[in-house]
Amino acid sequence: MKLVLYDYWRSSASYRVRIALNLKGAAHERVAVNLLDGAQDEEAYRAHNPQGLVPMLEADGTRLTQSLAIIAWLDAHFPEPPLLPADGDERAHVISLAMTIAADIHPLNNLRVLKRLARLGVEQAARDDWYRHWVRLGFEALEALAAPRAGRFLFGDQVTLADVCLVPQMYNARRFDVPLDPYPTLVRADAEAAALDAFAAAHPDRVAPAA
Ligand SMILES: N[C@@H](CCC(=O)N[C@@H](CS)C(=O)NCC(=O)O)C(=O)O
Repeated sequence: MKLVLYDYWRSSASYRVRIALNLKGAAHERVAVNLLDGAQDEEAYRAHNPQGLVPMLEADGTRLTQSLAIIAWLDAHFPEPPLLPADGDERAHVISLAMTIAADIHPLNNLRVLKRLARLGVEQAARDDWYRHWVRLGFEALEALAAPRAGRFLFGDQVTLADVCLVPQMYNARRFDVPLDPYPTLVRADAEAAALDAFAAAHPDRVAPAA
């Protein structure tokens, strides 16, 4: 099966899919969509992905969008290692950890949101404050939700979808100087996961285009 990932090196939603592809050992090619140049808004890209967002995965010509849907597709086609627990309660817990990041932190801090704030006259310092606010609010909840059932990783001792979402969000938090000491469970799980080859090889610094 031919897999082509359309992504941007610094996009955290793309970073999630890069991690999942690596965990599954799924061979793929990458096509860069330079968000800073506005490539996501070009007609040719929008014809395939009307949302104008990355990532997008082409699988033998079928186009998949939305990182969590792409990861669910990967889990179905490359079952090992599973990224969601088989048990229904555990599965719901892991999805809720992942959604705390993917549905409730990330969309508020997306490039197009920050660009919109700038167009509305919000200064850089206030935009940074906005960014940190939503990360802090989300991380406070995530720490409380995850801590009771965390192990080596965010849930137990196996990597799950929650870690796949956590590591890119921690990368973003560090870029924006969000203090992380209040979130020991997140810091621990991030360090454990980030040390794995599949995560390390997906890091933005490892996939950034040569300057
Ligand atoms: N919910 C989507 C979010 C995708 C998304 O927001 N991607 C960002 C990069 S992380 C993007 O393409 N931004 C382009 C823009 O804001 O113009 C997913 O999980 O795939």
